[in-house]
Amino acid sequence: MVHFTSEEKNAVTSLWCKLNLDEAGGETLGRLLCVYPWTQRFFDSFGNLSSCSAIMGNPKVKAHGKNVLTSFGEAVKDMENLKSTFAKLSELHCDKLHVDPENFKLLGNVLVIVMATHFGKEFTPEVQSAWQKLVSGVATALSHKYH
Ligand code: HNI
Repeated sequence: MVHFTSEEKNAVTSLWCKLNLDEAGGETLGRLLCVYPWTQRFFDSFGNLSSCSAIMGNPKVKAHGKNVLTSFGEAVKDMENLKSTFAKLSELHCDKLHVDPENFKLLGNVLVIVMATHFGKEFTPEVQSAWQKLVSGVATALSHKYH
């Protein structure tokens, strides 16, 4: 179980509420697919993923990225209960989607990079460390039901 101080919670929520999920979602999933191309194998129904620019412009990547970040928002709302929040999604990613849980860590780190590019100097080392804690907590929670 991950615990967050009130400073850490503030660091996370203050930036989250300024994030445009539409934009940041597509950017996060798009960068994942571009930087770690083997993650594309889960998205073969998404159409053209033949280059980074094709990926970044792909409307299905944008739409699904928004979905993923919207779901990530549940973590931001209730940071102390990540396991129960993501129990169902963990089952889905394991049993139905067969997503290797290593990919949750990659996505979390890509999200941190997207935050850094969006917020620049505002993304201080303290803010980053609160975010790293949250993304690794989410990755652990999503891996929890794997067997
Ligand atoms: Ni993920 C579907 C949330 C990481 C591959 N994923 C979903 C859905 C949500 C979701 C919500 C829609 C569920 C439904 O239809 O009921 N995914 C999340 C979250 C994270 C995450 C919160 C991490 C923070 N998913 C990943 C990663 C991969 C991934 C890292 C693969 C690299 N997810 C999928 C695939 C689907 C999916 C594949 C089904 C997509 C589709 O529409 O076919």
